[in-house]
Amino acid sequence: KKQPGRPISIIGVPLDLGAGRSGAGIGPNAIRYAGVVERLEQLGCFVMDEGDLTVKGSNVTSTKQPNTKLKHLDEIVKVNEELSTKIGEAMAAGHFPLILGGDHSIAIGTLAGVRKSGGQYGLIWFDAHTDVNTGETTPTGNIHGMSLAVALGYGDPRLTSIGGGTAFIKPEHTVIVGARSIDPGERKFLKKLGVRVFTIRDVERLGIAKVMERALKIAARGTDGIHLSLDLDGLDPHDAPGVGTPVPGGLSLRESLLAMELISEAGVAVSAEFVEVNPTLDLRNKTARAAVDLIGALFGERII
Ligand code: Z70
Ligand code: MN
Ligand code: MN
Ligand code: MN
Repeated sequence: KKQPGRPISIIGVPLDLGAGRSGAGIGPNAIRYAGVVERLEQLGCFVMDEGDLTVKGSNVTSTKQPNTKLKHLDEIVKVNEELSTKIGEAMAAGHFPLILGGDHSIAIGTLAGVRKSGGQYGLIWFDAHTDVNTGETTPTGNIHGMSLAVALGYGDPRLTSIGGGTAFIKPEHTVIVGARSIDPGERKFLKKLGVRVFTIRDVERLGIAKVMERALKIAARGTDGIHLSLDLDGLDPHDAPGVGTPVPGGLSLRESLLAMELISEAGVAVSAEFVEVNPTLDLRNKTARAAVDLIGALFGERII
């Protein structure tokens, strides 16, 4: 099936410093090995693989930072600043940025870049976690647990100022899908800002089709389009075992594929990222292959 649409710019971000363990840094290549470019080309998409950003250091090689509230802040700021520039350029050229992670702290740079295009965008955050900690509430110091807060304008000024620091994503156009592990400080934050969270319980009660219908209304109504930030740990560890923080009781690959098809059919996505693939914890690249299946569905692949 042909999906004309914009040219797709693939940008890999081999970063794991925002996570609590090493391995997510080789996620981008694992997704390439699983055939992402070929898959998109089969769908008739024009794909430009722009390669990986340069990341200095990783959780393997860097000394541990046990007592800092924001671990590896300097390098994470640098990578995300560069990423925001890349995304801004891709969108200005009329491309669809497809970002391959990398830990979820890269959403800071992605969304800063998306905002540079000047529009007001909605956000679908697909995740077992809600990633709205700040330096004050974080139980771990891991910046991948703070990226959604930063995208909404909250957190360390060195993070919120990335990409110019203007026109943050609005809470009323933000929706989280698949959550099942939320810290006490995050719960308060979400309530205060009024961010809509469809937990795994909502998925169980309403079904993923209804959840996505509502999610799309929140993110797409009155906006210039939506960004999809998909953390593979939103899926159940059975279908996506290669993630740093697996949480049981997640979305099946089946449900997640339908979610991608519904976003695809709505025709509202302007950018997307697939993060937290950790090949060192995976089984025969299963999680990267799931990511490629989801990317295929997002760009128009259908069973029949
Ligand atoms: C926890 C924290 C997190 C991803 C783990 C976990 C956050 N709330 N995010 N894995 N992708 O450390 O803030
Ligand atoms: Mn996440
Ligand atoms: Mn997560
Ligand atoms: Mn609005």
